[in-house]
Amino acid sequence: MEEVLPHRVAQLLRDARRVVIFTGAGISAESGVPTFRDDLTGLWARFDAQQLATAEAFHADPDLVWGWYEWRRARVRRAEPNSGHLAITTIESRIPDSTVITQNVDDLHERAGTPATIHLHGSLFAPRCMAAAAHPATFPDQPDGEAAEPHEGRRISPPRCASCRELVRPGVVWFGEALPEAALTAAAEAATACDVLLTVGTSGVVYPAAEIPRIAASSGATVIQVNPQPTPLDRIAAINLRGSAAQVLPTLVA
Ligand code: BV8
Repeated sequence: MEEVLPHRVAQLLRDARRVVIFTGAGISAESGVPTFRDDLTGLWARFDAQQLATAEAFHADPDLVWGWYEWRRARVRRAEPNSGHLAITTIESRIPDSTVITQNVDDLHERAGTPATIHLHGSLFAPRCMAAAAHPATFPDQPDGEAAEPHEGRRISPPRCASCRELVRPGVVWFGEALPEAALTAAAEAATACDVLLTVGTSGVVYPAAEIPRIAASSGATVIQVNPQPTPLDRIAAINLRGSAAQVLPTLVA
């Protein structure tokens, strides 16, 4: 594979009419937010994220799963968007018809200034009632205002819905659950219509989200991948930039 120079990719982006930026956990890694592939650390080390991110795990042990999500939410609240998130907002400012689609449940794209992020897998900041999504569900008031970083592995009882007393759950899409239809439809439409799709920091193995770059490629878009490691998306990417988001993305908007 020829070494493609970032300035050539930058030109591709400048010439693009419609750009989709598709991100995974890797875009937040340099903000200190662990990826899914990272081995869970500390007291979480004995668990597998893919096992914890399920309705079964929550039913079996709500305090453990809610504690894991509260630990992750506190980590995100203490994190800052990195230069990769900020470079994406520069791309958006230069190309009006650009769409950010993320698999992440953090709010770092929003905090970097991306105006409307499509969240395929929900958000850490949108708790909801197990029984009825329409019931108002909020995080319990933190005694100290800020979400103190619960120590790793701490079990925390989820709050109960004020309307029906059912358990409140994290507002994320668990394995085995359907993605929000409107988000998935909007993402697929953007991928079909774009002429460049930039995929950043995803292992590209979880479906149906992983279809998005493939839809773009099969619709004739140029797919550019930013990832320090090879992934199954290498095969459909016209250009593979081997590097980290915070290092590579700023060179594409210099
Ligand atoms: C569905 C939210 C059907 C939660 C996530 C059995 C039953 C049902 C379904 C299935 C089944 N078996 C398989 C499936 C399908 C399943 C699936 O795809 N499984 C895989 C494992 C094979 N999919 C589902 O279950 C989906 N639902 O199919 O429902 C259905 C339909 C109708 C009605 C009912 C049911 C739901 C999947 C969504 C799961 N939720 N997240 C939470 O966050 O807790 S998935 C989660 O993992 C992420 O959101 C992401 O999508 C996925 C992978 O994570 P990545 O973002 O890619 O990150 P990862 O850690 O994997 O990799 C990081 C990458 O970054 C690496 O490549 C690394 O090299 C790179 N990197 C690291 N550092 C940097 C970097 N890159 C750049 N810069 C750096 N600094």
